Formats: sequence, C-alpha cells, structure tokens
Amino acid sequence: IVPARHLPGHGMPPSDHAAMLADVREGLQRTPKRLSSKYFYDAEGSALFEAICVQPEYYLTGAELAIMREHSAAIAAVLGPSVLLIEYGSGSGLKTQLLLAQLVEPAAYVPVEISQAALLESVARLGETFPQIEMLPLCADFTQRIIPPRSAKPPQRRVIYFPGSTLGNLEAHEALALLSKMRDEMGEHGAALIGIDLKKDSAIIEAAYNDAAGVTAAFTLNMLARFNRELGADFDLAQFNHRARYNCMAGRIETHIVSRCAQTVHIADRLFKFAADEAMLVEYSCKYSLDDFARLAARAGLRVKSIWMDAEQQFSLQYLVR
Ligand code: AVJ
Repeated sequence: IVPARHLPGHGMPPSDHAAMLADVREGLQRTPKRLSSKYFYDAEGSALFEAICVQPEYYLTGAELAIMREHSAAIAAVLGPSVLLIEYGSGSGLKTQLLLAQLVEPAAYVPVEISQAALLESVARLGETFPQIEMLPLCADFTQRIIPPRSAKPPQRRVIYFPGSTLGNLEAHEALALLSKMRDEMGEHGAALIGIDLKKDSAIIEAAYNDAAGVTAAFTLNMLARFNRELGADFDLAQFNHRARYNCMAGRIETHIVSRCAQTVHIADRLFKFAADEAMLVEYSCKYSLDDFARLAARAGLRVKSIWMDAEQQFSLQYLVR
C-alpha cells in the first residue's frame, strides 16, 4: 500500500500503463470476461459521464441535487462546526458547493481524487467560490488508506463525504471493506455522508442506464476506445454493444459490453477471442432499500443516524456514525 501524500501528483499513478495493461489482460483471460468500471473515467469518459448526468432518464443526479438544495442547511447543522470535510472523488463540485456554502466555519476541505487534472480543476473552482476555506487536495485512490493532511485550523471532527451513489459500483464485500475503512478514517467522533440510490420500479432504473440519446452506450464503449488509445488495442467499436439490465434478485444494474460477432482483438502482443453474443461484465450499480443499507452499515460497525431524501424518494443521503 502506497500512502497518499497531500501534494497533488504524489498519489498512486492514476493510469499507470503497465498496471492497466496487466489488469485488462487478466480480466479478458477470465471466463466470463470482466473489466473494472474504474477504466471508464479517462478525460473522454469523465466528459461523457457529465453528459449522462443531464439526461432526462438519469434521475440520480437531479434527485441528489434536489436533496442538497432542500436540506443542505439541515445537513450542515447535523455535521456541526469546524468540520474537516474529506470527499472521496472530486466530481463536478455542484453538490459539494451547496454543502460547503452551509458548513459552519469548516476547518478544511480535502478532496481525494485519482485524476490530478480533475482534482486541480475542482479545487481551483471551489477555492474561488470559498476563499475562506482551506483547500487540501489529495491525489490518491480513495480505496487506499487516506491520511488527511493537517489543516491550519484545528478540526472538531472529520466527515467523509461520498456522494453520487459511487458506493453502488462496488460489490457487497468491497462496499463493506470501504465502509470499514471509512469508519477507521473518520475517527471516534467522525461521520460519513453517503449518497445511496434506492430500489424502485425496475423500468425507471433500467431507463436511467439506457438513455434514449445513447450517451450511456457511448460512455460504456469508450472504455474500449480508451484501450485502443492507451494500450494500442484494436477493438472495433462498431462490433460491440452496450447492455444494461436490472437484476432484481441482486438489486443492481449489470452493465455488459456484448460482442456482436465472433471476433479477435489484439492488445500489445496478445490475442483475445470473443464469441458472437459473448458478454463482458464492466459495471455493477447496486440499489439499496433503506433496510439493506442500514444492515450493510451495521456490518461495518456504523449506524445510520439521519437520512435525507428527495420528494419522490428516489435517492438518499445517509448520515453515518460509529
Ligand atoms: C458514477 C456510480 C454514479 O453507477 O450510476 C452512470 C456511473 N454508469 N451510468 C452509476 C454510471 C452508467 C454511475 N456512478
């Protein structure tokens, strides 16, 4: 484990070429094939994700923003004064802005982001809006142990902010491990504030991951385009489809890239065969009931103390303590 330092650029190298190549090869050798959803987010993929967030079918972003607009003052009151706010991922910053605007004399804001470009851009923007808040960007993978930098103002407590339902991309055992890690990092009197997408009519969920404009399909297939750009692979994007289906039993969207025909792809000096209709798993987006999530939190030694939801109860923001 490489400890993260607080100077941008000193975290784990985000797209370490050799590591990505080894990981992709390993995933394509498996049966069934699988690739990590973390490879979605190069510059192109991040831009496509921003475009997904404004598609009418993708209710998650709108619902979470509605929660922040409606409840940020109440949330800030619960968090209390002099919070050291640690955010996993630095996102587009709009939700964060609504929260920072309400916090009572925060000690500092610590975004933890693997992409240095995204990290620097978000602190530049937030720094302009909130010149009175100390910005301590940390270039690191949030699944690794985070050592928060010391703020000039002594913090009252640490609060880990993890919006966007990103926890949903993890399988249950991984989500449990991350929640346990958050519990360690927040300290005895700390807290976590986590955005969790809720179970609902499966047609609504499936539509969110199959928008009519095809932005999600482009986002999914961009992973292959990225491997072409960065690993010199020769995926023919026209020969693959995006497929996102809701698995009711497992309570999650399962996104696959499906080969349209029997074909062969080269990555560096290796050859990978795809059968017609062969599906490769690229993402889970888990949905929770309030009970599901409370149970998961409890297994990590955390207690759900408050929940805020949008008017339609599509999405939730969960406040967890030890
Ligand atoms: C980044 C986890 C919020 O799973 O909903 C959006 C990523 N994938 N459409 C999600 C995503 C396809 C997204 N999160």
